[in-house]
Amino acid sequence: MTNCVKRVLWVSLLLTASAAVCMAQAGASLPDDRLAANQQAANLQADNLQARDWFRNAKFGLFIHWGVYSVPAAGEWVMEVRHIPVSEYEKFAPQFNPQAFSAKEIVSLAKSAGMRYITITSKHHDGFAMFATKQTKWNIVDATPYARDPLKELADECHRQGIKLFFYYSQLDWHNPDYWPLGQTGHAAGRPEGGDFNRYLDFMDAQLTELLTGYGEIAGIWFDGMWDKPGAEWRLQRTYALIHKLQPAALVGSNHHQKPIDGEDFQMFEQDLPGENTAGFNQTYISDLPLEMSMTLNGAWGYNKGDKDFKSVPKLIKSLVRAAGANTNLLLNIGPTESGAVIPEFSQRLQEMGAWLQRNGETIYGTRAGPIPLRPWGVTTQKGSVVYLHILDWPDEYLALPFVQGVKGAHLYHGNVPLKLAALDGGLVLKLPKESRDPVDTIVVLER
Ligand code: H79
Repeated sequence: MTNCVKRVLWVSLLLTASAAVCMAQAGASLPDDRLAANQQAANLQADNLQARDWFRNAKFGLFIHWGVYSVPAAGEWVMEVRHIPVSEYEKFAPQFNPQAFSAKEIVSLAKSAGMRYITITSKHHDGFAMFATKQTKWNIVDATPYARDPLKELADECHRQGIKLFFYYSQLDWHNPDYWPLGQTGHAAGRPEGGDFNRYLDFMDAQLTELLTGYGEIAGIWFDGMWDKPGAEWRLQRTYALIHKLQPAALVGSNHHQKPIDGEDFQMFEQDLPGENTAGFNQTYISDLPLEMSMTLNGAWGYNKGDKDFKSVPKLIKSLVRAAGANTNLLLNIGPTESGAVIPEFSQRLQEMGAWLQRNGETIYGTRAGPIPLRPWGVTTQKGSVVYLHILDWPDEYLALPFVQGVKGAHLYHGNVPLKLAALDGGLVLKLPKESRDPVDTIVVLER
């Protein structure tokens, strides 16, 4: 290097350094609060978008409905369905002593099922907090002989085992007298006529603050119950901003059965795939946000000892695959008992799903909906240029497909067995010999 060149480099380094100092000084002259706000907005963007991406890739989560309603063991709506007044319902709390609860076992179960996250009820419509809240005595630490905080144990275990944790939070509250005026439900709870709804919302924000500051990193808040009073002033923007301020990457979603509202990070559907409406209250609008479908394993969310109508493993796997083919995560529910145990009908099915995912997870995790939309025979998923056909329900040897751009051939995912694929009048015909078909899901790779 000549001396002249060295001098030029040196000068330009100096210039760059002084420009940086100038810029820093200019920055410092911005009002502190504006700088902080800009920085916060930027972090929210980056951390939140990264969390959304993680969510889209995760595909499978465990929903846990667990509360004092596990004592009567007739589902989480028992208070409403049986018209039980608050004074009577409160008597379940002294009977709630879930000594068999093991955070370690539940997190291990979710992991062995191939689930990437857990969403648990921190408070359901009965208002009972499953955590150590200071906002009301109506909580598992103060009102039960158990006197422990299972959500803290679960959060710690999730962090230890590397699985994400969401908190379900019911905005509807049949217990808090400030949830007033009543909406469509809670009329048999025998509560005082009157209350201050803004004070209720302060209470809710205070509980959410506890959940987002006392339990380490939380993947998101899953709201439910707003549908009870759709026209009320819920102060959503204030609550959503509070959540994002406390944990910018926490994903906010709400089961309000409406189009997503500003501040929400994912859209959810209950017991239905996006676009379907067998439940009767699912809107058909599908946003660009990450999507999730919650589903019961039998017919109940909270433990219902009379419900033995458990879905079969093939049916559950097909639901997971269909969801993946519709860009949607499956949040599959279990309801632990009043002792905190998970009944074997749940755990066995979850483990079998995990075994299936061990063999086929590559065609599910991290994929996006493939080029052929949901069909009666199945779905397609896609990762990069690889397309997976998931043939879930097709009795014949030949399957007609729409044309897929760039397709050159096809083979079975398992064993690389080549399959015949012929072009026909702008479409495709795939031959599926009987021995290559799997009654649960025949996975075919389209070569491109
Ligand atoms: O937590 C589980 C359920 O307890 C809760 N969401 C799942 C995840 C849930 N509660 N109710 N629903 C779901 C269905 C809501 C039904 C409704 Fe209606 C139909 C709300 C408004 C119309 C019936 C009439 C119930 C309230 C008024």
